[in-house]
Amino acid sequence: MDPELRLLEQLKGSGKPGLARALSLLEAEEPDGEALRLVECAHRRPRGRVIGITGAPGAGKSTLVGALIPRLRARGLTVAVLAVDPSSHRSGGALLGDRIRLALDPEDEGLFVRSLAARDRLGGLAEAAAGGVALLRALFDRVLVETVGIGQSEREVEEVSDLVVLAVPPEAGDLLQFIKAGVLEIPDLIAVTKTDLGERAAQAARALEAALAARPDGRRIPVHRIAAPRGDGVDQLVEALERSGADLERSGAIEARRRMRAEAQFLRMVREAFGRLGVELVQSGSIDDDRNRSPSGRFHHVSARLRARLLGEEKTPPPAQDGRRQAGRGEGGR
Ligand SMILES: Nc1nc2c(ncn2[C@@H]2O[C@H](COP(=O)(O)OP(=O)(O)OP(=O)(O)O)[C@@H](O)[C@H]2O)c(=O)[nH]1
Ligand SMILES: [Mg+2]
Repeated sequence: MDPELRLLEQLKGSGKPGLARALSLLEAEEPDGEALRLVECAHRRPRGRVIGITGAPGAGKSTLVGALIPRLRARGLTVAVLAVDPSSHRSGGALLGDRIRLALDPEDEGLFVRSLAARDRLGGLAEAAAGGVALLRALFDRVLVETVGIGQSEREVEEVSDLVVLAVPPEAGDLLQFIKAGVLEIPDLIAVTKTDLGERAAQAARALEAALAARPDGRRIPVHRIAAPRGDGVDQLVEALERSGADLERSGAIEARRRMRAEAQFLRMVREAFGRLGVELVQSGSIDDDRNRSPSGRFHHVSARLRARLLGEEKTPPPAQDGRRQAGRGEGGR
């Protein structure tokens, strides 16, 4: 058997504990070599689709994820959930509400749920999540990635996703301004949540539709109305997601989208760790780069070289400041 395939088969055979171990190895400060090799194999064998769920804190993302899981499972699809916490300092609370945890069946081998706290590490959230998403995508039919969508983390979730759902609570006022101004990255689908709260949600949905229609790019973004705990609107949302995913695959657009997003993701990791100079060096072609690798594999490959280059070029190395690294983690990178 192809050794790469064997690695993946082994991982699959090791069940949830093995998968959890592999993900932990990836999350380590210096990711384990074998885990990185696994990511490369997985990257070349995407099996499932990645659906990013983003939105403001408390928008109802986890509740939506909890409602999607049984519906996707009922379609015979295996599901993995990766909940990414962009804040480094959250006090270890469960990211997926207890409500959802209760609804999960621990015996279900077709369902895997994992929280990931993106610590302050070289490459940031994108790098921490990227490898994990690649692994999960190789093993599961659908990978749901939940992250709080504020500014950068919203882009980051887009970079690892094939489809993006934006959860919007009824009270999200300034969102309209962002949409009108074209500031907001537009997702594939918007879910106005908590419609059981009445007229406010209906108003929000109508206002969103109007704001979207007025956008100059004219992309048609469906606005779904959901009350996930009651299940209202969730079947239609699943249907729309499945249809969009199938369309993307049929037309081949998914490949182009993945390539483009992987490139953006790689460059973001470089920028976060090494700033604009790092990006310039990579783009100038003067740093040995391996485009066949996954974004995180590529990042690991170039970051060793960038460090050597950037540090090596210093005539007199700056004194180490209170144990901080000299390269990478530049304060200007964030
Ligand atoms: N009434 C009502 N409440 C909802 C609905 N969906 C979610 N909620 C409530 O809104 C709160 C936030 O829901 P979550 O699903 O945890 O939201 P989240 O976006 O995952 O939150 P963070 O992960 O903390 O950003 C919880 O108290 C939910 O019970 C809904 O459809 N109707
Ligand atoms: Mg949540």
